[in-house]
Amino acid sequence: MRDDDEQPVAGNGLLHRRAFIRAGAGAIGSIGAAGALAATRPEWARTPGAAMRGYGAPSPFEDHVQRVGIAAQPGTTGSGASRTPLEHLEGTITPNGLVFERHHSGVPAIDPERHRLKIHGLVKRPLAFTMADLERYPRVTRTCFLECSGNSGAMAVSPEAPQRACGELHGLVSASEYTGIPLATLLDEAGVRETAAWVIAEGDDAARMSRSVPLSKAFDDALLVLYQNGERLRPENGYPLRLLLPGFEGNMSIKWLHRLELTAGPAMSRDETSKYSDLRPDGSALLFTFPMAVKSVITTPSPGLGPLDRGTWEISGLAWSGHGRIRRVAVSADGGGSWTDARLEAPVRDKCLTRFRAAWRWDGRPAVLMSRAVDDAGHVQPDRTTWLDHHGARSFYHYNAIQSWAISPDGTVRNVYA
Ligand SMILES: Nc1nc2c(c(=O)[nH]1)N[C@H]1C(S)=C(S)[C@@H](COP(=O)(O)O)O[C@H]1N2
Ligand SMILES: [Mo]
Repeated sequence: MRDDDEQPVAGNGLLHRRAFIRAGAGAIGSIGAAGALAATRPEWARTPGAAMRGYGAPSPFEDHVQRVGIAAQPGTTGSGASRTPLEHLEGTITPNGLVFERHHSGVPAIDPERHRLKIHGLVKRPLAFTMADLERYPRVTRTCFLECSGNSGAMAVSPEAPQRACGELHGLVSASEYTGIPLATLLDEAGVRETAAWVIAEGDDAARMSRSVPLSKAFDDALLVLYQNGERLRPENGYPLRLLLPGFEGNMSIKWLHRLELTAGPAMSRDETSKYSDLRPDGSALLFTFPMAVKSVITTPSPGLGPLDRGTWEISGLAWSGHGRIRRVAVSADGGGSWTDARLEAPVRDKCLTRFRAAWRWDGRPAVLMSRAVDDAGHVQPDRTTWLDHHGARSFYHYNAIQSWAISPDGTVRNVYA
């Protein structure tokens, strides 16, 4: 341990990690008066505990960890979203019960026995598969993020920084281990005709959501998903079959998938024209924006967790990019005046959430925490002004600007535009 380990490496107290380990051990955990071993056993250790159960659930003491911002748009048949409470989670995999949901007409109750997947259009052999048929194909597992392109959109359109928990602002993103059949396998079996350039994927929900997927993506890493985090897809995430397009905007990963049509051109469906297309400053709209841009957010500390105490902390957050792997995340505690590299936790996966960590000592003075991610394609997360200059005031989708959390002397954490 060198003496200079505890000297800040950047303005406002960002520390060497070695210093954090030492300070952390000294701060808490010593057996003092309050922590002395109790003379009598606590009640849970005096009698045998509960019995086994068929399907587990979190501790009742963790009841406060719920999906947040659950809202269906009034006057619709179940169009709305729920968000992942990012500030309450660790690591990078989202538990299935907390994966955000986005539905355009509620969650259909699909009977797998009666469900079919059809492949037709510009193919040599139109095919229809039962779920039992699909059981027979070789599977692959892929860990990646899924983000709604509307995620964080409140920051694009609100003149004042909205005061909500981290997950309510940024929780339309999750990461899972998905298992299924490469789409290429079934396309090869159907025999794609030379004139085909697109696949139209359609869901079997009442919204009949459909999106056009370029054939290059369909043959690259598109997956027909059966399992999420080891178990069958949950109904809200597309049971019994969904499409997954790693790195692309979440909307294109069609849930409750029942039809794939090979075509020469895109369908120009509702959800790729009037919705999910990006307005530019001059009022024109970009036709398609498929990959999600490089982005990061600090989840600890953040609004939604209690006020902060002075002392040594681990800043922790998530970074991701639809273009590839995260190469670097820099963090600042003085509103972007100075930056230091955060530690990226292995494995740093392609198109997946990556956890970053940095040691910080808060001395009680006002501070502004920020994180800035860079991906291996060289994309750098922009600040909010740069994002707005590029996208214009009426843009909403694909907001990826640097998030700033201001810490007041009383320890309150607030969303600010800095
Ligand atoms: N059939 C169908 N697929 C759909 C949707 C839908 O409403 N219907 N919503 C899309 C949107 S906008 C997103 S962001 C993702 C959300 O996936 P999740 O609910 O598993 O998080 O599913 C996409 N696939
Ligand atoms: Mo979405």
